[in-house]
Amino acid sequence: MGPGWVREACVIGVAMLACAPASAGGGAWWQAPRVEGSLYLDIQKRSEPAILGIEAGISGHYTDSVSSRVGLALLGSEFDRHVFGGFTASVRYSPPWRVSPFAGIGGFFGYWEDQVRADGDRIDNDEDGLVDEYGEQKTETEDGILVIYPEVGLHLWLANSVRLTLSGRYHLTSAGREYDGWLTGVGLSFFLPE
Ligand SMILES: [Ca+2]
Ligand SMILES: [Ca+2]
Repeated sequence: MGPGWVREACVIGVAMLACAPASAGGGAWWQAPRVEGSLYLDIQKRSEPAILGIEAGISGHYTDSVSSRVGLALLGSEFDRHVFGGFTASVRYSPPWRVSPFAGIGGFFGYWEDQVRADGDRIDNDEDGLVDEYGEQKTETEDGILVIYPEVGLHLWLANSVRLTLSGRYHLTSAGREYDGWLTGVGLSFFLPE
């Protein structure tokens, strides 16, 4: 655990403390609609080196302030030109306001695939009727990647069932420290009728 992790943990702690007292009071007019689930689409990016992430999934509220998300995600990196596909999930704390800050922690686990030579294994890998023909290739699953991400952001309710989310995540990855860093993102959630 390096200093970066400690700094992110502090940011989340301060954000959650700031939100907690405010969420305890208040009138009904600013309260977000009471909802149980949503479909969401989220895009995150960063530069130097460029990393682009796209994910879609479902989310649900446990309480007015605590929600979780589970989705399928793609994470592409300019660093080694790999695209990882896998699962992402997170838990967030956010007061039930129409404009609402949030803090959370999540994870992503994915694999990437590569085309490798397969002209010497006595198998017709591409099923074209020719065994080990010149240039025959096969798809191989390569190493996986694990990402843990503390995140902070802002929810903006655009309508009773549509919410815009701006977020910043700090990716801590199993692929090496050169992958770590902030990804900023924007997302849309469409809430399901109760
Ligand atoms: Ca073949
Ligand atoms: Ca072959």
